[in-house]
Amino acid sequence: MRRRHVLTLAAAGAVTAGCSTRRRTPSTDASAPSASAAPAGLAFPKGFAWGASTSAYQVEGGATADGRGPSVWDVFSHEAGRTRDGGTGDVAADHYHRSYEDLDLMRDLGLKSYRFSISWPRVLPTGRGTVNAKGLDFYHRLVDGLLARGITPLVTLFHWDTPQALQEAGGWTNRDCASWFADYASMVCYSLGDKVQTWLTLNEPKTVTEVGYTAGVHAPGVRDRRVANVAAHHLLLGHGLAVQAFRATGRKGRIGAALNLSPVYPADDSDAARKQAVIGDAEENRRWLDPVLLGRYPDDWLATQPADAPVRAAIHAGDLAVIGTKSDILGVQYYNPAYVTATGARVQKHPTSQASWQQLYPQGLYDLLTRIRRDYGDIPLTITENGIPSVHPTDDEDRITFLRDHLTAAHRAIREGVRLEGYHVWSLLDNFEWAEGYTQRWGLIHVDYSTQQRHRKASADWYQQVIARNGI
Ligand code: IFM
Repeated sequence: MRRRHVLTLAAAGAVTAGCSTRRRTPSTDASAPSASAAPAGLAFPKGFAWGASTSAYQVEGGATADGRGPSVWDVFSHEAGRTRDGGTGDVAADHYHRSYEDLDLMRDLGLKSYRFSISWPRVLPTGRGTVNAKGLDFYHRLVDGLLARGITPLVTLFHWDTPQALQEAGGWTNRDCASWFADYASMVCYSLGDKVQTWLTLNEPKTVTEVGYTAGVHAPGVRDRRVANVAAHHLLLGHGLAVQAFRATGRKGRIGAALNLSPVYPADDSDAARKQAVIGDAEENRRWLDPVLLGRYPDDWLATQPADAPVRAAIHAGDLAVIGTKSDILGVQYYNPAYVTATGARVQKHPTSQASWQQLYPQGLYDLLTRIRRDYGDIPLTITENGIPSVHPTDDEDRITFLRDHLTAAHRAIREGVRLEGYHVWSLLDNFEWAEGYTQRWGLIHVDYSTQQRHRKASADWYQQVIARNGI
């Protein structure tokens, strides 16, 4: 299987050599520049899922439309001082009312895959109980619209918008939240399951844990590392229960988690820095990958939890078997590496994007993908997020450079046998960037928030050509 993958790549590579970013159609005629006159192109495997991502709260708006209930983000973003510009997701990119326009934009880009999330409180306004049929219909129409345009839906079940009613019952610190999530997953997967082939359970549980429950900078604004680790365990338990609930629906398809992962490097050559990098790796990567893919927490991560840490009591017998229920796919989100000093401090080694946390290091994507295969086996992977914010409204050459460099790294990993089946740019549209409000623009498509007009950026034109050529 892997061999065939590599052979396809080699064959495809021969016909796309010599493409440049500004040409509109692949050059296959005899007068096309030869490989010696232009850098060789990199062709991706046949059927590669070129995509783009969004999430419900960041683009939909329609916060109270058609019976949607509030989420933790509705409450949090309305509190003074929580977002940089006072922004909320009330309107965002108004995708709830403009999905047909956005579907046409996706079709024009040539997208093969669209990764979006379901708003839990739109379909279950209080998180459980009665289904809001109008909310669920929106996703049926969206999926139908995608399929009609030849775009495959890739659906995330949880992208941070916990229903506020469940937060009032403890949210993810309440073990029951894992079961509420599985019930919701079961309902959605059954309802849309004749049209959707691939599901993602949780988006970035690490960010929820670290930014939502430890730093308190995201909803629900909790600042307690011990509580955060309990919430993290319940999120993972929710993932495992949702995988089981999906299988119990009898619907065909695949399911897995979408994890943000960062290769962790020692900041210098000292043994102490190397040791600290291993500890950092446990926190950044293995405490998420090991439970989901191996059904256990890493010993060295568990050893960092004191005997009286609440997470120890939160882990019940049998939980890890549930969490480790076989996944069919892993969503990989890569934005940045981490560098750790001999004292365990994090340092910056590369320039950042406008997002100060995002060191730019494309090689990290190659390191990450090949490491997952080496340590966790041959599970199919899809990149569910990768991108940068750009300060240039539409002439975003910096984004083109970023995408090209990361795709080159991904291609190298594929050549070496990694089963990478897709790539989703974060993001399709400019959108609500959580605590940063509307101060960062991550989209391929510019959104004028005063008129809701959409304009393609240079990166969208470039990506369209990449998709058309199936390569860079
Ligand atoms: O906008 C976020 C997204 O919701 C989750 N991953 C990172 C993106 C950029 O910060």
